[in-house]
Amino acid sequence: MFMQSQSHTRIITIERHILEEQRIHPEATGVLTSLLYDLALAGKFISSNTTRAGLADILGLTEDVNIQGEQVMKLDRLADETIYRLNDHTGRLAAMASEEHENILPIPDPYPKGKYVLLFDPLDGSSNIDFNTSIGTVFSIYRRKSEAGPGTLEDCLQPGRDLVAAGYMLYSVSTMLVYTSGSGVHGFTLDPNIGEFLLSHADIRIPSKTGYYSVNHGYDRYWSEGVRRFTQHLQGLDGESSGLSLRYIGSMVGDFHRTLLSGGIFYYPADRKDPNKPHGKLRLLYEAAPLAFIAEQAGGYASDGRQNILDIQPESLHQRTPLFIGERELVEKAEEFIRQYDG
Ligand code: AFP
Repeated sequence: MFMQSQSHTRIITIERHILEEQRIHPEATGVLTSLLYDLALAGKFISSNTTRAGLADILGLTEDVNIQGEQVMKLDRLADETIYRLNDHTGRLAAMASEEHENILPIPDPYPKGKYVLLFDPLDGSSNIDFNTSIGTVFSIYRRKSEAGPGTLEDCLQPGRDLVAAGYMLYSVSTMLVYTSGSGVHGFTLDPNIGEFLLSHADIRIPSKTGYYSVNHGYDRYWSEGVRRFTQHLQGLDGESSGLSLRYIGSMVGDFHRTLLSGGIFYYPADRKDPNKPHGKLRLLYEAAPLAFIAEQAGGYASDGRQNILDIQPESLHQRTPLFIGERELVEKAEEFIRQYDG
């Protein structure tokens, strides 16, 4: 018999954790567990490349322009292909959709089609790559709606409320994977020596009454009256609060991760700077909905300023939305200001 050592019983790998989560659901077949583990593997692969980004000849822009009209960087493509290739043949997915592609990504024949669909933003915050700043991958998993055969666009256009699991990988000082499958939010840190994600942040809850506010102040001249006054409230300029400090990376996963751990609020409001994008910059399906699910599972809240992000029925794959996310009280305050001043 092995002696039960205190230190070893505290080491929980991501595989052990997702298997233990699976046991909470006796009806589970193990497919979701395997899918989450495949995503963790993709995260390790992407992480190993992002940490070598300054060394390898993979920095710089490709000549392509993605569906959002942004230039695609090489690491984006690598992350995109990694996630697709690690998941196209497993039989767990009916279809995928990536922020980098206009249409859904079918599962190629002859591979079997599964019961889930996977949506992902392969490398969020990629304009930060050249500056060695945090970047991340965001993923969402839904149960397919169609009965069988190849997955459809409708399988991917589901409201965040129907998410089965969501999470992100953050490539920063260390690499972290944070996910929820509907029973709390759990964070794992990659141990680069053994190549495994270890549980480092069990059952994360967004703290209240602390934290920072996080927004791109460079655009405040384009904001609505409600958003402007809400921001002044956060700064304590209306005399109703003592004022919060500001933090803004410009990489949503990094800004959200800090908000999740420290409290406060991150927002990317609608603005008037680009008349073609009156709904803000962030994508509902690839960015806002998965983080909203995580925030709610951590006791927080996410809104587009008027309604719960999780209740929005998406109409197209690349739909954009304003996003206010973090401590419930602060997000509700934003809604209050928007109701009062923006009609
Ligand atoms: P990139 O992937 O093009 O860097 O965009 C990142 C992002 O979608 C999100 O991660 C940030 O929160 C947001 O854009 C930052 O946008 P601004 O540069 O307009 O503040």
